[in-house]
Amino acid sequence: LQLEADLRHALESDELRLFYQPIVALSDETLLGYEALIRWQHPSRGLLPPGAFLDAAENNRLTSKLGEWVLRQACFDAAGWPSGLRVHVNISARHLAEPGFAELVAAALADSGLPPERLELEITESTALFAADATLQAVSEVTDAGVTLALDDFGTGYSAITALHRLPIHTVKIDRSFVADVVTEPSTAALVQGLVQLGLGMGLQVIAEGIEDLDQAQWLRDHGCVMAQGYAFGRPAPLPTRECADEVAG
Ligand code: G
Ligand code: G
Ligand code: MN
Ligand code: NA
Repeated sequence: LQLEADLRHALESDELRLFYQPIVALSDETLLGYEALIRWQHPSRGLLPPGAFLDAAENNRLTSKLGEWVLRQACFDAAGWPSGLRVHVNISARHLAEPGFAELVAAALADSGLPPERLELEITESTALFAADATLQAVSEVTDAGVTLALDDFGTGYSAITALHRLPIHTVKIDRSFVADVVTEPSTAALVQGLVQLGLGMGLQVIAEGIEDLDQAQWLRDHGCVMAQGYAFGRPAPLPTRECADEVAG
């Protein structure tokens, strides 16, 4: 596949970038951290979003190499931020299930000097749905080390409740498709209120995603949500990066 070969080349020739989107406290918009979002600075096609290339990596060893690059780069970048700020990294189901995933996380932390408590891994419900023993093992190894886990796109999958029950989840991220209608649709409002209460009741952090205007922010604040992310607070954008000392091997 051409895209696959190009992506392999992109990894080696430094064409991948991490953009960072702020995560803030809804009370006063204090910056709490950033979510890392991958982009490909393609030499002829320009800046490509993950949807344009991540699937091409889903079926082979490229997934792990890409995932390793993201994790290492994000940890190196975050180690240079003020010490209160955390970094969120999206982890694909396939990568999480790879042998050696927990060791990779430990190495990325050790090599960058980022304390484990400042790293949050974002997984989706589908990851959890197909959670194999190897996945559960890797998850408990990284969380035992102090890294936390966020359940991304919360509410959109079929297995959200199972995931909350089976995995040591620290944060739920309420999907932006719900947030979009929260002010205008009473049924969506009731749904989001339920998701927030479920998260809070379980003692979890709750982040509302995709907040685009201040009415949405106000609604979520009024309904107990503490943290948020969305264009209203900042778009994904490049931050100053640090040289990542370790090349991704072979
Ligand atoms: O940044 P954008 O909104 O275009 O992201 C689209 C999707 O790609 C989101 O679901 C996001 O979780 C996913 N994504 C972005 N960066 C990464 C990454 O580094 N690794 C993985 N596995 N997914 C990512
Ligand atoms: O699935 P995940 O939550 O990782 O997806 C993050 C994606 O959501 C990124 O591609 C990011 O660009 C996008 N995003 C972030 N904030 C907003 C927002 O306020 N509105 C919209 N429409 N998309 C957003
Ligand atoms: Mn995410
Ligand atoms: Na999401």
